[in-house]
Amino acid sequence: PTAIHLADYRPPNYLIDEVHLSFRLDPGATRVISRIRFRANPEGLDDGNLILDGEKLRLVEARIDGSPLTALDYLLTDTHLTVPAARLPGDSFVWEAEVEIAPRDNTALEGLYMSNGMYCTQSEAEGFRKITFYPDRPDVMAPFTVRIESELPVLLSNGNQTSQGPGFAEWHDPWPKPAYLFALVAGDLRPVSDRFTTMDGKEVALNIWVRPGDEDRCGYAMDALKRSMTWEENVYRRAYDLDIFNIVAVDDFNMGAMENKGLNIFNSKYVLASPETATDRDFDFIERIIAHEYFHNWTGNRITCRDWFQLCLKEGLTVFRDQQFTEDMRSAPVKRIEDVLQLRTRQFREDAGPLAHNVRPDSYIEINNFYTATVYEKGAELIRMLRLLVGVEAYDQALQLYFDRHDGQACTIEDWLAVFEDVTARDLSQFKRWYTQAGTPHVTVREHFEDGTYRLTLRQTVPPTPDQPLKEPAVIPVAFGLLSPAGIETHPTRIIELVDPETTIVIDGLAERPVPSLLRGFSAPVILDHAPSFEDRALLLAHDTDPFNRWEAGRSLARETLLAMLADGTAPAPAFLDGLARLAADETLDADFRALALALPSEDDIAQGAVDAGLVPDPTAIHATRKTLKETIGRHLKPTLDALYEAMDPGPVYSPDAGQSGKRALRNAALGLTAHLDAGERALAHYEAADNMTDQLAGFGCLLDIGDPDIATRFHDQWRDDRLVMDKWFLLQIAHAAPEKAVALAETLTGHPLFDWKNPNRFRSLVSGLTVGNPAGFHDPSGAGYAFLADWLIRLDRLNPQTAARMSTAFETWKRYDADRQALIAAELTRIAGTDGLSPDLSEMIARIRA
Ligand code: HT7
Ligand code: ZN
Repeated sequence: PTAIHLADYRPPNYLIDEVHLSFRLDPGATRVISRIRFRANPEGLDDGNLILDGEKLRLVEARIDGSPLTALDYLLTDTHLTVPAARLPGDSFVWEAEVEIAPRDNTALEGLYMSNGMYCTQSEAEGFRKITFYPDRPDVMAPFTVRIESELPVLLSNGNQTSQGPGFAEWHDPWPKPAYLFALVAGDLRPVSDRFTTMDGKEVALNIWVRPGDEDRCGYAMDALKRSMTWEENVYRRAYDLDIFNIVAVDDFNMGAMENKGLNIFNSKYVLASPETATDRDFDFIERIIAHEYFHNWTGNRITCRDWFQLCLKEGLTVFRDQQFTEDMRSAPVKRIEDVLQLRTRQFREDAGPLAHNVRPDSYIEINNFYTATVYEKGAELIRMLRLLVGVEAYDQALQLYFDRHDGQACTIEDWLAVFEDVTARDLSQFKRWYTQAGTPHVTVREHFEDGTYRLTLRQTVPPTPDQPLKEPAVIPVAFGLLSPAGIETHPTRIIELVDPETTIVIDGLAERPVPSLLRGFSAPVILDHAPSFEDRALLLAHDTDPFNRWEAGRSLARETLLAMLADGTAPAPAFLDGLARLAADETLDADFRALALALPSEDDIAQGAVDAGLVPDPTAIHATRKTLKETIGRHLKPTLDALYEAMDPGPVYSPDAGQSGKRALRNAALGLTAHLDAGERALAHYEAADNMTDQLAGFGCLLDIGDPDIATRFHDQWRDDRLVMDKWFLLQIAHAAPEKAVALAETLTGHPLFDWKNPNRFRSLVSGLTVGNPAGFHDPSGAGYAFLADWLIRLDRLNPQTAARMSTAFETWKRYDADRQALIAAELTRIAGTDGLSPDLSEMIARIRA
């Protein structure tokens, strides 16, 4: 497969005025009849050929303006059908085709496929070409009319329903859209329904469609949908634009959810929730993903991307908007900390390794491999920085201009930045480097204080990344304030814009050396190379007015403590443990914030911390050291933690709201840190008393850690019929296994009757239980973890290349490790790369990881 380059973008030769599709559904032989009105694009190439994408389609017949085509009229390959200009009747014509496809045999879950007897589509990014011949590129937008014929009771597509009868339904979507937003669903589904009146008085029918029996698990998703609709009207002044909004939950799905126009399709784990079966975290995800897909209606659907290089245009912006929504619905500081944790864990890791790429990539082989933390999460950070740089009001004006100017268009990052330039008259060409340079900038801090004058020098550098050895300085907004040594804020937050390689600011008239609080709220996605003294960090932890930096100070003390323990067994400083105890007991702080402050860096974070400190991380030692620190904290803080465990009872009636879930998080953190001290007695009582999955899983995890011999079976026997809960059972057991037993357990569980490796949720639970949940097990010195992953990637790739390729990122950090582990991983990468018939998806990932 060859790479596609942004620089080679050419407008399409033909645009589309309208599309009619007719489906006769059949598991092994679905007929798709298309009728498409094409019109020449004045900006297209001179050759005037009609180029249609099409894969795995059996062409039954094709016509142009009613005349059947013969094989001499077109060129058909595995991927395209081309009608030369000479065979076309003129600038405008009607293309008709009948094709046959087999949804039953579609295991890749892209295009039209089946899940539990239900028909379902996934068109983004390039799945529509597996449904019919079409210019499957986002800059071709058209209104769609769809007829579905099937005996199944529920037949859904995009837009509004225009007619329905026995065995058929018709839908019309008046809003021009690219093919990647097309969707069709047919099945024996049950609705959970509600209504919403938009700010312009439009009545919208809301439905969540689920398998019979799942109806009572949709309440939270529906509530989240209505709150998303209201929030977007209030904050962005955008309303919904069809008479009906449908959401469908499907069990077999490659990702989280999909924003198809008027017909969002969701992985059922992001819709279905009840207190007994879903954790607070699951509820949180549901709210977030419902909002995210809904917000795509404006940022993605009404205004879409010109090409897939511009993916961050819709994804970065929509992630930023869903982050804003959650900040408004829940605690903003807690949300910010969680987002930064995610960014550092997933995106910084990506940016520091062989898979580093620009937020707007320059080239790709398989676009599915670019739905990454960099495009999504770093993309969102760029919007956050823009808003900080131009101010809230200018941001709002720019967004309104963006919606007005580009509604109905397929746009680029240049269009996006232009609205900000037009509103603010500011030149954003340097800011644009954030989109075109990969890698996480480092900002090195130097301080000097003399005679009442404080000098702060910030130097920015970006390490080289694949194919980008040299980097230019970007615009980095650094929010900072100053505290006095007594912990009083003497200088409130202001923003320094770093535009040069080095910037110095001078503040005079100070009575004492100040303590700086830098990068407040994590104002830019950078790594701050700054080593404040233990005392300064303790002061920030206790007194900073910026909650993010309070948490950050505690976090960096924990990281440093762990690294010192790892290096030479240095015991944790009592001052660190006392500071933690004070923070945990500080009732002026929200419970969820305190729970976050008590959470130790993950093993992967510690490994990265070791790399940053110039060391080679040893996953086995990291696991043991983290466990020791956890136990030390538990012993040292026992009275505080016991008191918290008693005090943080959230009350008798479960609610997933931030207040209650914060209490549960803190209570369960207290449980987790102390469970080993009474041989699991409290954990067992907690598990048995739990009336919700958050508490039950917290107890389950502790009991697994302690090695309770019966708990896995008890949990299994209680939940064996619940597919979403059983995903947790697979994952947690492996994640909590002793590292030396983890691979063997994972192998055993692949033989469990409920291990359905063709279901992406189940596959991910089991495999990432090892690769993400149990790094010391995955990196077992024997190499068994690597072989296990490689075997399963090779196996899954034949069925579902997209999911196999995503899971291969477990190898992306391989260059961090010692020579023996590197050699073992290299051998597995070579084995995968040498496998016959490897998909372009997985082979691109393996080639990039190996490079
Ligand atoms: N825009 C969607 C991304 C997506 C996807 C979703 C499900 C299956 C395959 C997919 N490929 C791309 C989801 C989103 O970002 O909202
Ligand atoms: Zn999205």
